[in-house]
Amino acid sequence: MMLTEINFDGIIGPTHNYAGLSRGNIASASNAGDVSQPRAAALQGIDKMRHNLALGLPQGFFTPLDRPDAPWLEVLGTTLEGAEPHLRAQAWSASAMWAANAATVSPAPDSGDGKCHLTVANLVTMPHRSHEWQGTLKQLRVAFADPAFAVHGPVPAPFGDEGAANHMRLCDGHGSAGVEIFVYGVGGGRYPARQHLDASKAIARHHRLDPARTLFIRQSDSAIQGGAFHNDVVAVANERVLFTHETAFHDREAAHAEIRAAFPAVEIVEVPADAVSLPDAIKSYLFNAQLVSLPDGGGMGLVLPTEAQDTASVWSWLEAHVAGNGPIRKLLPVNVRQSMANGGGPACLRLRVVADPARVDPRFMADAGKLDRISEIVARHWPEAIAAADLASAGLTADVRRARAALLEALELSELA
Ligand code: SUG
Repeated sequence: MMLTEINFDGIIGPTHNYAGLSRGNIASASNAGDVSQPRAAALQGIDKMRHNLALGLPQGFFTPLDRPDAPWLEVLGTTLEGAEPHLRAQAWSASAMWAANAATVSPAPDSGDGKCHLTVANLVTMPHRSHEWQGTLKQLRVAFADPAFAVHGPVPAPFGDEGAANHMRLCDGHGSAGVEIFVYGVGGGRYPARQHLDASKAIARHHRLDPARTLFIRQSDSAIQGGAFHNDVVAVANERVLFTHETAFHDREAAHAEIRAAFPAVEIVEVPADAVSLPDAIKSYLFNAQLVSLPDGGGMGLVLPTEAQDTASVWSWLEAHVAGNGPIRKLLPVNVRQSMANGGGPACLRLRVVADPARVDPRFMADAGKLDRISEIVARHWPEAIAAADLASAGLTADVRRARAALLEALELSELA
């Protein structure tokens, strides 16, 4: 069995728009009402996948969900035509593109039963995301139908769960047993804490994790209130490296000590707040990067948004780190600006699954040719622009439905329709 890390990116759906739906997500709030560019957005996402494939990294994808979600509005006693504007926008959201929030994944070596466990995230805190899990679960059950996987339904409300965005794993190599770190928030502030401790604990139990190799660490209130609505906005881990901002955890010293005790080989690369302020870290999405192990002993690369290059404090810290022989050997900027404008960086767009690629339904695995075919469909069918008023258009509704159907047909995934 060849276990390797596969990144599954959410293909950005044809309904991508800026409705300012996510309280506590600064980019989403500040771009509310802007005209979006779904076609350019999806092509940027596909280019990121091409970029990572070219690095020699295995790549998969998930398809967009059926939006606008008329059945959800029906449960609320309304329709696409009749819905109040805020509900209509919640029905239209393409937020399933941020695959880091699709599920929490525990690779087989960490689990008592030797299976790779996935729990679909309930995303209950944000109304527009609370109706993602049904479509996502359906897709996970197809992609990971092999008995090497165990796919679980959501943790029940009201325990908020936002999936892998609040989960990190330290290990010697992806295929060896690791330490899993669940980061949760405590509510009470102006902005919501989306990940609840009880949800994280339920997932750890379902995934049959060894308590000695499972940590629950509290995210700092200042990070949440400063706009880090998920832990992956202020920290990311890969193999032995934890790359984190000084303000990420509630009790920094205790958190670092717990992590070192559970995984003594850890290398904590911490960015001090006096080198990069929390607002700069959030604006640039420095930590919402894919920290990846490059093949053939190439060390680690950081696939990060071009916004990081544009933020002087961030870029100079990174250049000094690389020059100083830190564990990050390569800086690899990618342009995902359309997603970034809704608070979704390179790491938000992907779900990491450590598995044998041969056990994954091949229809969800990418290669250069398939990405070309997906691009052609996007170029032909995705709307070029969506303004707020367009969400009431029956013509646009028909167009985006046709667009998704064309993609599913080309990928032989019409069963997801
Ligand atoms: O949940 N944005 C998403 C961004 C998710 C980022 N994911 C990770 N950090 N892993 C969110 O806040 C904006 C939608 C809008 O405003 O229309 C949105 O849902």
